[in-house]
Amino acid sequence: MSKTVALDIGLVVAGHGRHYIVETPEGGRLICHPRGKKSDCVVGDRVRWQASGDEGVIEHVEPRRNLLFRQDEWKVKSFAANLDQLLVLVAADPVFSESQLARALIAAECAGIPARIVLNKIDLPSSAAARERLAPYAAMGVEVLEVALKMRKDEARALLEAPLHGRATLVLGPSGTGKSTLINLLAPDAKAQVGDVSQALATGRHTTTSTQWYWLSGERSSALIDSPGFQEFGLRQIGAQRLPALMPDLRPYTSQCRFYNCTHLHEPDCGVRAALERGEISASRYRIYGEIASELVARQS
Ligand SMILES: Nc1nc2c(ncn2[C@@H]2O[C@H](COP(=O)(O)OP(=O)(O)O)[C@@H](O)[C@H]2O)c(=O)[nH]1
Ligand SMILES: [Mg+2]
Ligand SMILES: [Zn+2]
Repeated sequence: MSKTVALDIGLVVAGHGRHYIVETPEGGRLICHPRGKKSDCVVGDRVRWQASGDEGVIEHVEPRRNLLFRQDEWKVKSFAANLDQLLVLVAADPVFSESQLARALIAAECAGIPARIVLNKIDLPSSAAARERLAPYAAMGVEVLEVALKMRKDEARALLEAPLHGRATLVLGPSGTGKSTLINLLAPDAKAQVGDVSQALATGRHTTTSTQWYWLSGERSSALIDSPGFQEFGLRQIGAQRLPALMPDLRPYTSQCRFYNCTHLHEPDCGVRAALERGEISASRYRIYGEIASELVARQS
């Protein structure tokens, strides 16, 4: 880092490969490049930068409050940093993967980020089945907000206003669930916010969709962060032993196991499996626990 130059602060609002869009405190946006080979900033980062012609050079990334990421077998993929909450968006149709939902919530719990679920398209008859699949999540204390983002706009806006107010909220969900509909409903100038700079980067040099930060009002205090969909959601950052502590419905029963290092998969006198048999833990949640635990154990051996 250069000697005594006073560096400007900025917020990373989009990233395309090694090109970032940084927003200044005044609200201007410019293209920035990290100094050197490493490109380790993500959307939501506060950075120190200095001008270099029309563009900027990122000299320093401020310490993060949190970072939501997934860790697949071969790569670590960051979603965003400095989040106030995660909103997992699912829909009555297409049918959502409960495993992906559970994984997103576990990653958030691990990163210390509060999470909510939004069920969209409740105008469709299939919403009854979706609601039923979400029952274990509501029972374990995750708030489930039900909306029809496109069919009942005013109702959706009213319901989401308070939970989103004053927060930076990352939206995750499979494609087709209504992420774009949500952004357009709550940030009507979304297109303008992406802006010429970001669009040029996105369509010019890099074709992949990228993470994008949207302010919900001119005051720039509430934001939605739209993230591209994903196929895999690895949780290899988590030790197998720690997994039950990150699942609020399993957690209370682990103290009832006979063995202190019980895996809750096959041991006798297991508190978790006893709770499963009594119906206090849902079969689907226990199945997902087993699925993730076996991935983590495979990693450790
Ligand atoms: N029936 C119904 N369809 C909706 C609703 N909200 C969004 N959709 C539709 O779902 C599809 C996917 O929405 P989109 O916002 O593009 O999803 P994304 O892929 O997550 O960005 C579009 O055809 C929307 O019109 C809703 O409340 N009810
Ligand atoms: Mg979309
Ligand atoms: Zn056990």
